[in-house]
Amino acid sequence: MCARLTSIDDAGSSVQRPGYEPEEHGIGIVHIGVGAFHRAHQAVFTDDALAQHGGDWRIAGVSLRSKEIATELNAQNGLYTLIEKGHVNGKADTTARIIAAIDHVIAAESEATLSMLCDPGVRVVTLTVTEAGYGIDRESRLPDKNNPTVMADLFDPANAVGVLGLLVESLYRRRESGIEPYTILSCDNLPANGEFLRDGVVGFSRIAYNDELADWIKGAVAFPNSMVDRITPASTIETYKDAKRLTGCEDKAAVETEPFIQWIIEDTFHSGRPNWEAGGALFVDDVTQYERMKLTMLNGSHSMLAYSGYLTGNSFVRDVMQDTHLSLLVHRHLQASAELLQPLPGMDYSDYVNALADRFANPSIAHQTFQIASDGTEKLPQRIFQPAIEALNANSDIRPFAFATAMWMRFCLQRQDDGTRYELNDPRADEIALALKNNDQDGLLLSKAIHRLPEFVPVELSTNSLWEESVADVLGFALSDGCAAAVTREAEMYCRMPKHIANDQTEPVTALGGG
Ligand code: CS2
Repeated sequence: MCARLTSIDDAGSSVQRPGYEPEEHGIGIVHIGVGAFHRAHQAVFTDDALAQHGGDWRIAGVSLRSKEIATELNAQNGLYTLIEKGHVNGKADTTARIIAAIDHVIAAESEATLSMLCDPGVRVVTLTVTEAGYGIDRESRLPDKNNPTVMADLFDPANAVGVLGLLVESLYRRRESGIEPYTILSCDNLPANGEFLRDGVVGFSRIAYNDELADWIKGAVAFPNSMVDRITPASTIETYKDAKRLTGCEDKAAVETEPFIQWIIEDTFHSGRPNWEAGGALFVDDVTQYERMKLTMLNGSHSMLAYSGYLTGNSFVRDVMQDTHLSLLVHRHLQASAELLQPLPGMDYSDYVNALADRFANPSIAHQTFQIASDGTEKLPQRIFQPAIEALNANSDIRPFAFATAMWMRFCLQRQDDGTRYELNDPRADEIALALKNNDQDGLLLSKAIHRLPEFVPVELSTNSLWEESVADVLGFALSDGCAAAVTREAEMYCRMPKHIANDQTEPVTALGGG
């Protein structure tokens, strides 16, 4: 028994340990945003790369918002337990593994972060800061002038604390000192995440510094696009209890996740990279199609099920998948999104639909619908609006996307049907609350009020009467008859659709008793 995990020898013998000596490897990566997802994803790929190929590729973490994870991980010498919770033949299959890829974490300290970013050994900077964390305006792709951190950093870049400021000031210092730039790899669920971040960084350097620096960054710094995937709920007390049971050690940085893991990356690293292939990463010339598939199918249906699930009293994704009507709507959403995709060599979208449904249903993973429901204004554009526009253009069914949008709007009212209140976690929560004031009884008025939010719903949708009617129809019914009735009606409508019945005669119709 050990009081606290601090060395790789502390964990019990049934636990997988790193296949390398951590102190024999230097730091080559700075990772910004050391949340559960990073610890279950990029750090694991790096652990595999270190074990199989060695090299100086350990990670210095940077936590921009909270000091907590830095305190806990530093107290454990960067070590933590990765708990994988799978399910084989109806039985839980849980494994524990100690990850040693993180060397230490810096918490919200400008100069310490900048000097780490300027270390010549650092050749790659990875980021998981969430969609809302970049401080880049989606429309113009320039630094967001409504973001107080961005504004403060633009005025005083030498003491930067935000993503854009830290990257640009450190690139500036590296250039002045003749140190090669690092490659910047965004790992957030945004379309063309690398290009998006590049535009923000170049825009920031043009405003805060000069054209010369901006043009140099544009030419010399690589920003590969990447697609990341692993369902990772936020850690809870249960995660820490599981870690203790499995390893014998107290571990306040443990994470739990599913067995599935995927990383698809454009291979444009100018100054080397770890052999992430060791953990199964796929390097390709262009991630666009993979990214669209994942954003619209996995993330799009996740958002839909999060709003409609939470509003109908389903706390976890696995509960949603046990509900006949909701799980039908998940399948409808997955299929509707898949139909809009270009063929991808080696990828069978119907297999992907089934694999996603299985992953969502994993009974060992307690993934809260409320967690996924956060930051809707940052998530809906790429997950729901983009495929909705494509469906309109292709004369395909827009209803699944209108339903998801309407349920998000209903969620914005911050109350369940029984009157239970909850907080809206969204960077535009104040604007939304203002728009909905006095507009919360009528589906059409409510929908119109949200459609009027500046730079949000694309004009192709907001000016389309079919879209407007569909959204208002779902919303109006959810308001008058309740969210559960809206879900039931929607699932029954889906079952009656001729195309659907032709494609899949038996299952859903039987599931609803012929409904
Ligand atoms: C989820 C994602 O919270 C969310 O919005 O849709 O975090 C999702 O679990 C991951 O992208 C899976 O790779």
